[in-house]
Amino acid sequence: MARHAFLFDLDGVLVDTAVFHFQAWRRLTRELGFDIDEEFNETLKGISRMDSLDRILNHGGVTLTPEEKTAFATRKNDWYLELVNQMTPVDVLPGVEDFLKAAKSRNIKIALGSASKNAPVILEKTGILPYFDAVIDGNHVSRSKPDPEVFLKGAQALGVSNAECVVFEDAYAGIQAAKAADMYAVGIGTTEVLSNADIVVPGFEEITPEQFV
Ligand code: B16
Ligand code: MG
Repeated sequence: MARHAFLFDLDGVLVDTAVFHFQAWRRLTRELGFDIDEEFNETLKGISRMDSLDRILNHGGVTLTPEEKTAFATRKNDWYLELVNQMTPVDVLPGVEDFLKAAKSRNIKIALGSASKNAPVILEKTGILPYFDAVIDGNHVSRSKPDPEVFLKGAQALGVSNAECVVFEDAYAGIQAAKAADMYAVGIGTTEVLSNADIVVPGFEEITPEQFV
C-alpha cells in the first residue's frame, strides 16, 4: 500500500520543547521538595500534562488533592509557556523544514499528532504551521499515547486510511500508539529507546520523504 500521509509528533521531533518541559517540571518538583533527572524526564515524553504530574508525584512520594494538582499543573504550564513564547523559527530542529517542504511538493498530506495542548502556539511561533493540513493535539483527544487516538484522528482529518500513514515519533509510548493504529513508525532518536519502531533515524537531516512513500 502506498503511503500518502505523514503524521508528526511535535516535542522531540519537530522542536525540542522536551528541554522546556523538563525545566518547568523541575522547578515544580524542587518547590515540592524533591528533584527529577533527565533519565526520569525520558519517561514523561509523549505523556499528557496531568498524567505526567501523576507520574512525577508518584516518583517523589507526594500526594495532592485534585484541586492542588490542577493548580500545580497550571503553574508548571505558565512557566513552560514563558519559555515557549520566546521560540522562533531557529528552534525548528535541523532538517525538519526541508523535509516538510519536500513532502509538500510531493503532495504528501501532513498532520500533527501531539499530546501537547500548547501545539498551536508552538507551530505558530516557529513558523511551520502553514505546512500542516490538520493539527490534532491534546485539545482533541481524551486518551494519551500509547492509545492510538491522536493518530487515528489525524488519519481521519486527512481523509486517508491508517495503512497509508507514516508516523514520526521520538517517544516509546508514541511508537506504541502508531503501531496500535497499524501505521508505519519512524523513530527519531536511538534504537535503545525506540526498540519498537519500524526504523530508527537520528533526525531529519539524514532522510528524505521518498524513502517512506
Ligand atoms: P502540554 P508530544 C508531549 O508532546 C510531550 O512530549 C510531553 O512531555 C508533554 O507532557 C505533553 O506533550 C503535554 O504537553 O503540557 O503542552 O499539553 O511529544 O506528544 O508532541
Ligand atoms: Mg514527542
